Amino acid sequence: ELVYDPQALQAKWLRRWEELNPFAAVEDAADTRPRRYMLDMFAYPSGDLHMGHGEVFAIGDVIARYWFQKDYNVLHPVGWDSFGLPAENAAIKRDAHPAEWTYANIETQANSFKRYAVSFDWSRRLHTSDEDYYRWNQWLFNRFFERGLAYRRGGLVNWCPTDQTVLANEQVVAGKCERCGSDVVRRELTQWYFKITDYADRLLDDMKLLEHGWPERVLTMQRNWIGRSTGADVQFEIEGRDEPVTVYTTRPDTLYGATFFVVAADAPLAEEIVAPGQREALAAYRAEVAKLSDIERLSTEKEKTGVFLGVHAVNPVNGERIPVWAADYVLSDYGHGAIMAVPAHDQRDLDFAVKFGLPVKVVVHTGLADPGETGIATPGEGTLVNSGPLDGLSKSEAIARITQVLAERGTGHAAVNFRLRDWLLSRQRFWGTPIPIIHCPDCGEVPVPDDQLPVTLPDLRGADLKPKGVSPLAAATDWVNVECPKCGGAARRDTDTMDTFVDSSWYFLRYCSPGYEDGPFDVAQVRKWGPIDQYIGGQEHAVLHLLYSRFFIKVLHDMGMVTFTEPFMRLLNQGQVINQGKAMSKSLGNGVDLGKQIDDFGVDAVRLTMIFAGPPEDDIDWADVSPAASQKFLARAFRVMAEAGAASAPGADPASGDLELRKVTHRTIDEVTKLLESYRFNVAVARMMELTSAARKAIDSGPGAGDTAVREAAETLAVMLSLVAPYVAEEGWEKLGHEPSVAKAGWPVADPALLVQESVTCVVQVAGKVRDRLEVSPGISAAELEALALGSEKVRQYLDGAPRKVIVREPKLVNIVP
Ligand code: ANZ
Ligand code: ZN
Repeated sequence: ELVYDPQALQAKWLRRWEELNPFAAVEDAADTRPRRYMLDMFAYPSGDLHMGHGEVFAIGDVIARYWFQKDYNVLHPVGWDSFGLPAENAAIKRDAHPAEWTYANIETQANSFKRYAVSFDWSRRLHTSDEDYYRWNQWLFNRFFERGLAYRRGGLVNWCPTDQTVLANEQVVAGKCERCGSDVVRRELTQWYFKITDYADRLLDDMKLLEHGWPERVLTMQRNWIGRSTGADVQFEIEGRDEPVTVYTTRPDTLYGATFFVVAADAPLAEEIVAPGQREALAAYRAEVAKLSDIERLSTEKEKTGVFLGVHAVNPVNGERIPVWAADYVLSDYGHGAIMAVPAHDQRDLDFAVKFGLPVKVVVHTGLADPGETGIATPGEGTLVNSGPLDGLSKSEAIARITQVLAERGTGHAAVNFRLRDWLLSRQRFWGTPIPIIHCPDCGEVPVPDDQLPVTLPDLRGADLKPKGVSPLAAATDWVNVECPKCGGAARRDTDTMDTFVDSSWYFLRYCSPGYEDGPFDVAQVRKWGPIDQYIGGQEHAVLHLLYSRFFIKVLHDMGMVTFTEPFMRLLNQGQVINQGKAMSKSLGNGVDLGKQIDDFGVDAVRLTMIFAGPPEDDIDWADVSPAASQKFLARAFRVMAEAGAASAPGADPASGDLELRKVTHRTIDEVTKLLESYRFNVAVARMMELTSAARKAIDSGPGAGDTAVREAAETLAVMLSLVAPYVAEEGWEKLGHEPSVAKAGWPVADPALLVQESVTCVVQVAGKVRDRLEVSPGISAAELEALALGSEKVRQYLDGAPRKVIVREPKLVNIVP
């Protein structure tokens, strides 16, 4: 009967928990318990759960279950991020509809989540590909559109030639498609954008609210991604052009050192000002540049290229004529798409000057060797030279002075720029939310009225979904051709779908009122539950999902729909599960299957292994851990609970029990509580193991299984173990004579009287005579003990000023020589 059989426990309790439904959040307004909102980044339904899910949900569940034990009203919902390219690509491969593949995988994952015993409130389950979810994407799109925050424009966009769709800047990683790894190219297309740049300042400034709750690394990545840069706009006359051209510079102090001028090769300005003789050269050059990604263009490694445009610009401070070039290292969509080049103090300008034999003029004396000779630019601090009225000033003084001078003359002013670009949201793919816009030849872009939402996806079963560069929706002519909602004339639906990051930017709000039909969410419910107390997920979302969600919340805040300005107060990035020191991959053949691990060792042992492996932020190398050892420990813990349960009945007063064991139990409660609060879950598990050993010893060679302190230890163990090993904890709890569920048994409270440490007596001598005795902890340090001894009144009577010498033999002796 005392054999620990994980699979039998899983079969038994899975069914019972379905009936008990212990983890439903309580909506009752009369429930005044403190609320906590715990959220794990929702799963993408590609196949069954993998080891990474096993880790993140095990960690998230420790936190959620701890909160349940603390009797908070906990919201811990589950859902699926079920729109997106992988479903569509899988469907094309299998000749199936994306919905079939998606919903079949969701079912598989749902069953796996249940078996994995994650403490979800299943009644709030959502799938972003459901009509009653994505209709609210459309509703929100309409609100953004009304506010000018959703707009359509032409421009060069990132294009994945394999997936045949555009990508947001955030989805291009080192020049490659984030999904498939193909080299991304640039294409001229008219697309929908969200105006996230309007929120750049707030996205940056509000980060101070996250400084204590978010990993510094994520904050830094967001800061760099938003990339606020301060400097000045400066106007240069271009000979032969009426209007001056503005450049953005972070170094207006170097204005006297500008020796040439560069326009982005792909900017319209280059074509406009190019001299007739250089037109052909420019056209050829532009064709080359179109093939490059921004990353390649900005790389300092890349050999500089460019074309002289045959015209000159005039430096506004000294009237000097400088040649105008077109080059790829200047981007058309940053600043003003044109720069003043200062080769002495900017490395890319210097590389360009060296390549094309342009002059180098030092204007800041930095004490370093002449860049014109070394080929190394000197961007650092120094004193201004060769700069007329700026000579002798420091860099920052010169920046302030010249900015003021430019402003007075009306040829420039202080300026701020952001690296952040607007969020390109249209996708030329099928499996996503249709953009609710109708294009009318007379009325232009007309949003589908709210009461006609959702615009549902046409079925397209059996249609060719292969990416062709135009959305497959365009082929559904019955669906595409509609009447204009404004004038009733013939019009066409927009055939693009939304980036799936739209879906994930607000799903956590929908969980607060999942069936709500009057809006994306019930404002009152979100006020109650939001913002999220703890979010947990992978660090790959540092700038995508986490930035977009922050943007959405700010817009919703401005619309008066949410009261907070940040969605996630605390963020935990779990490490990765790797194997043999490397990320798991098919090609390496080092993949570990979560389902197989569970079959072999049981859910409890797998979860415990994930938690015990190390701090939650660290990677877990599966080759270094032992689910078999976890299973052995759980068997030991199970026997302690079962033996205690068989030998005594619940409700006995533990005060009569073995004092030594009671002290261990209460010290464990005290420490584990602190460890959980500080997210040191692995150490908390180590403490549970120690408690198990102490209880075992008390049973075998102490007062025996029937002692009330053994029961107290076993009950404590069951409650604590419920956070990491829910099945064995539940079974142990039942064996101890309690009703399920142990998950809500209540967190134990340490009795302070039992926390008092052992003490030893320390003798304090003055001039060889015993003058005091102190009760101190055995682990006291020499410094602490010395301070204690010198502070004793009894000792001080025999001292006249500072002693000559103090000899400390901690913890038992202090000898003072007066
Ligand atoms: C002159 C200069 C002198 C500059 C110097 C730097 C050092 P961040 O910090 O990223 O904002 N720049 C401006 N617009 C650009 C564009 N569209 N594409 C590529 N480069 C551009 O960098 C701003 C600096 O990058 C600007 O300051 C400009 O070069 C360049 F000693 O102007 B600087
Ligand atoms: Zn119309």
